[in-house]
Amino acid sequence: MRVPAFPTVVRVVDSHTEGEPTRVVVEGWPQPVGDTMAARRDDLADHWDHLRSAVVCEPRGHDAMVGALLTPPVTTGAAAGVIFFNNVGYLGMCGHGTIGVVRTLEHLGRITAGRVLLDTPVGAVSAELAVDGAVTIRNVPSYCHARDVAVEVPGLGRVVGDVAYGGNWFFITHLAEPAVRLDQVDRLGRLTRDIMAALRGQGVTGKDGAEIDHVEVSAPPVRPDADARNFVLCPGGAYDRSPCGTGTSAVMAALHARGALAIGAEWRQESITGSLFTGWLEEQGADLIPCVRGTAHITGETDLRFDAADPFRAGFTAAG
Ligand code: PYC
Repeated sequence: MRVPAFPTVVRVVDSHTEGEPTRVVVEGWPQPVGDTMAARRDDLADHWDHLRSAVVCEPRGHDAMVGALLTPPVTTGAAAGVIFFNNVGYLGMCGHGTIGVVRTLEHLGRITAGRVLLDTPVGAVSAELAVDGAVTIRNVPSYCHARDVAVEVPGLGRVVGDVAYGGNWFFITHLAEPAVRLDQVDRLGRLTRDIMAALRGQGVTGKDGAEIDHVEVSAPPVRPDADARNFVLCPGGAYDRSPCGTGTSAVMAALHARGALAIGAEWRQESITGSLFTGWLEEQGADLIPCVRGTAHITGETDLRFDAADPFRAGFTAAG
């Protein structure tokens, strides 16, 4: 059996964006090859997937951790390329992660306040870093793919929701109960996993058969300055502690498709932890571009070590 290659040390900068962690790999991880970010993501998955789990999974990370590998850019004028990953695989885009990456680049002295362009596997994303540290991302084009899609969920019955794209694929629904509160995360996790299984079992997909890998429960807000509160189930079974940048984008696209959110109108999305993203939609030709603003804070800088004798050096997760 081929023994996977490990660097001795991988240097990371940790942050959280409105409660959701991002671990940016800044040194030590061999660069994936490819002329596009999608090709680099595929090379990473084919040759370095053990580093993905080693960096974000236990015992060095945990299931809610989102990783971001910095690469050289592929677009003229971009500051960096970014490949996002989690405990089970790779994300096309990641809104909270992009905000974390921007604050990390600032922390490293690689950028200052102003506009920054980042390449991701689903396209270039621009962001604006304000002097107070807030970051506004201009996401990839987003849209509502299908409205009022019904799935039969064992134990729950008929669940209706919208299928929308915001850089990742979402099924957005409302549940009569439980309430979207932190003391209900276990139940919300079970129910949304059942909804995800029903979507897969009943062949409900995004455009061109794309897998829906996030389920978002939308509920009335708790904060007086918010429009709605959400619970977002991520692909690896963890829930998003932030309001989810791609989820906020998908919700805004779905609301717009219903005539419930005008271009330029603010949408304040609260998370289950009570944190907030402020978003709005812009038009670019025929495309709908979601903008999402939030704040990230640096929480640590670490040298992760991979001792050859460590039986858990490739990490582990119960998420499979
Ligand atoms: O902020 O887009 C996001 C996100 C996706 C998964 C976790 N966070």
